[in-house]
Amino acid sequence: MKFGERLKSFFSAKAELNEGVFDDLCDLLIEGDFGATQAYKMTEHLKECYKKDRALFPLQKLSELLEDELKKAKNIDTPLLSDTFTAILILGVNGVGKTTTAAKLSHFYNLQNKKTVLAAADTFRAAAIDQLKIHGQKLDTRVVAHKQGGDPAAVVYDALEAACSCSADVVIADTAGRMHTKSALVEELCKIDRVVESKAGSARYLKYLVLDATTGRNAFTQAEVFHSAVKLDGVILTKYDSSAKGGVVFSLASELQLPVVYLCTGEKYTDIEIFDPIKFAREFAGIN
Ligand SMILES: Nc1nc2c(ncn2[C@@H]2O[C@H](COP(=O)(O)OP(=O)(O)OP(=O)(O)O)[C@@H](O)[C@H]2O)c(=O)[nH]1
Ligand SMILES: [Mg+2]
Repeated sequence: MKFGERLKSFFSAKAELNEGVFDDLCDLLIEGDFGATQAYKMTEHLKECYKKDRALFPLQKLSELLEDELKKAKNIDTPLLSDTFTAILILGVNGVGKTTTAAKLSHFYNLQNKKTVLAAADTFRAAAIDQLKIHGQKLDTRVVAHKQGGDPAAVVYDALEAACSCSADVVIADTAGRMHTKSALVEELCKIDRVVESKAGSARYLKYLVLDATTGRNAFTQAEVFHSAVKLDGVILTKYDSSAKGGVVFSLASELQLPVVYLCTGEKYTDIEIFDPIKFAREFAGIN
C-alpha cells in the first residue's frame, strides 16, 4: 500500500482529531521515513493550524506544509531547458540503480533531441563497463570506456573531449558504487570531482546522487556524506515503484536544501520522470 493510502485510512478511521491522533500521526510520519524531529515539528504545526480552524481538512493542510518543505530545496534547471553543454556525474552507493539511471537519462534526453555520450567511469566492478556498453548499443548512444581498473577521472575527461568533437549536448558519467562509510572511496570521488570540474570549464557540471527509496532514512545519511564531500546539485530517487514511502525527500529539502530532480519508478528506460514537488507532496499525503 502506498504511504498516502495509509495516511488516508488513518484519518478516515478517526471520529475526532484529539491530541492522541496527532501523536499517532507523528509516529506514522516517522514510519514514512520522516526524521523524528521533522515529524514532530510537522505534527505540531498541523495541530496549531487545526486549533485555529477546526474545519480544515488535515490531509490538505499536511500536503501544503509538505510542499513548503520541498520549497526549501534550491531550484535547478534540467539540461533540457538550457543550450549549455552539460556534464553529469552519477554517484551513489552500491546497487542503488546508477547505471540503469545513467541509461534512462540518456534515453530521456535523446528523446528531446539532445545528443548524449555515456562515460563508463565505473572502472572498478567487473562487468560494469560491458553493462553500460550494452545500454549504449540499445540506445544507439556512444559509450566512452577504458579498461577495467583504469582511472575513472580519465574516462570522464575523454568522454568530454569526445562529446566536444561530435557536438553532443550532455555527457552522463556512470561511476562505481562506493560506500559512504569508506573514507578512501569518498576521497577518490573528490579527485574525480576536481578533474571533471577543471576539464568542464565553462560547461555546466552537475552532480546527481542516486538514492534507493527503499533504504529509508539511510538514504539521508548517504546524502549527508556525499554532499559534504563533493557538494551535490540534486538527487535522483530510484525504486519508488517498490514499497518505498519517500518521506526522506522532505528531509533532503529542508535539512540539506537538496532537490530531488528525477523520480524512477521501474527498470525500463521510460520509467523516469522529472520530479514534481506538488504532485509528490499530494500523493504522500494521500490526496489525488
Ligand atoms: N524496481 C526498480 N528497479 C530499479 C530501478 N532502478 C534500478 N533498478 C534495478 O536495480 C538493480 C541495480 O541497478 P544498477 O543500475 O546496476 O545499480 P548500480 O547502482 O549501478 O549498481 P553498482 O554499479 O553495482 O553499484 C537492477 O536490477 C536494476 O534493474 C527502479 O527505479 N525501480
Ligand atoms: Mg553500476
